[in-house]
Amino acid sequence: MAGGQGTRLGSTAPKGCYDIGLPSHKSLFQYQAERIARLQAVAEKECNKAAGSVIIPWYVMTSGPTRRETEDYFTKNKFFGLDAKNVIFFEQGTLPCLTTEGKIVLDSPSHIAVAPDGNGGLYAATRAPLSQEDKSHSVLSDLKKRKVLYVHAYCVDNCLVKVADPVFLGYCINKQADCAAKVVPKASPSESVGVVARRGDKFSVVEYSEISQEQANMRSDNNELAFGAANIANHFYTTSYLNSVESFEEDLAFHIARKKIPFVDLETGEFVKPSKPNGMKLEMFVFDVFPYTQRFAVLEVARNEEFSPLKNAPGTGSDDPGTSRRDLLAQHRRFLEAAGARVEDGVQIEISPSLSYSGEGLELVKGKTFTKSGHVQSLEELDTLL
Ligand code: UD2
Repeated sequence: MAGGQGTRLGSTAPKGCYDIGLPSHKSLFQYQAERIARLQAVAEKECNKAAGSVIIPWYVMTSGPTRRETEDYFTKNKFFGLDAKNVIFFEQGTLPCLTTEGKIVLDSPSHIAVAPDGNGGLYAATRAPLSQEDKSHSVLSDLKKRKVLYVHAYCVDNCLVKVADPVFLGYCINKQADCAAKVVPKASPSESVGVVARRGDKFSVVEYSEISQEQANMRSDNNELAFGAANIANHFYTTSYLNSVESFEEDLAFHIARKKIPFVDLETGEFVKPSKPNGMKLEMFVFDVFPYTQRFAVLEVARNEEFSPLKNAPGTGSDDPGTSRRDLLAQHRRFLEAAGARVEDGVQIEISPSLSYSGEGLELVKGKTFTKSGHVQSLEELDTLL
């Protein structure tokens, strides 16, 4: 899910292109591409398959404002070593912007003001034609053609995301789930994350913008947050469940976000950029399909291993490029220490996903002490940091 416009981040480029300032200066997209490549190689090795025979197709959802720049970025970077035919771009839809009275806003005398339809636009977008030439070719038809049974969907801005995580997929397949959410313990009542909750007998996620203060602060007998399973925009679906969404999509509600919406004043013909929220943007949320099945699974994971979202501009102090960089490098230090190495204080080693997806394959560092910082793509390069 890479259609968000990163307004809070203060960057005009698509978020996946963002450089969080690692020694390698790799972007979020590059990390995700290299994790896919590494996982393909690990799967081939585990299953004794020929090199290049395991393919994890990557479907990148963009929105109008992020589409062109995202595709150009991948082309310019030669898809980071992935085969371009296994990286499929698709575009979410838009919804009209409304005034606070619910009237449609015009941003020119002849054009309705629209905005991306939220990450819940994913479902309709998976049915939309992928190209003008072949109207029948969609994400869903592509999944069918490739005989893909399970899909992992994630938020582009999480530098720790385990793309196509075999542990998560295996857990959900084992539970025979139709869909699932990865969660971490919520950090505080006010953290800007949705929480897994039952609405009546239905499973759902209640977004931070829609939970009441009282519910957010509620605690269980053990004094933990009653609503403490924080949604990290990291989901599992069976392809068949994705295909079923169309049958109940009409029931899905829009969520309202009160925003500043530029408009044309029809009296004066003047284009107005409001200084405070003057209207409503409608959005669909990706997790709104969970209540339509009882076969919903939840997997709690460790925050420091799996969740460090990039939401805010540099220097904010939380969910910003600095915390993303800090958390990724801390994880790589843990990879080396778990493999039996010692890393001197102050030494920062960045381990390319091409060397290790989740800390595996580092046995040779056992007993070694690393004294120099750097970014490594291979075990040989690691030895230069001793
Ligand atoms: C999202 C989750 C929230 C929590 C938080 C964690 C939803 C609805 N909310 O909140 O529960 O997990 O992330 O960081 O998922 N996106 C699109 N198209 C859109 C809007 C968003 O693709 O029209 C993508 C966006 O690029 C990002 C993801 O969806 O990858 C989440 O969007 P966000 O960062 O605006 O969501 P946030 O942080 O409000």
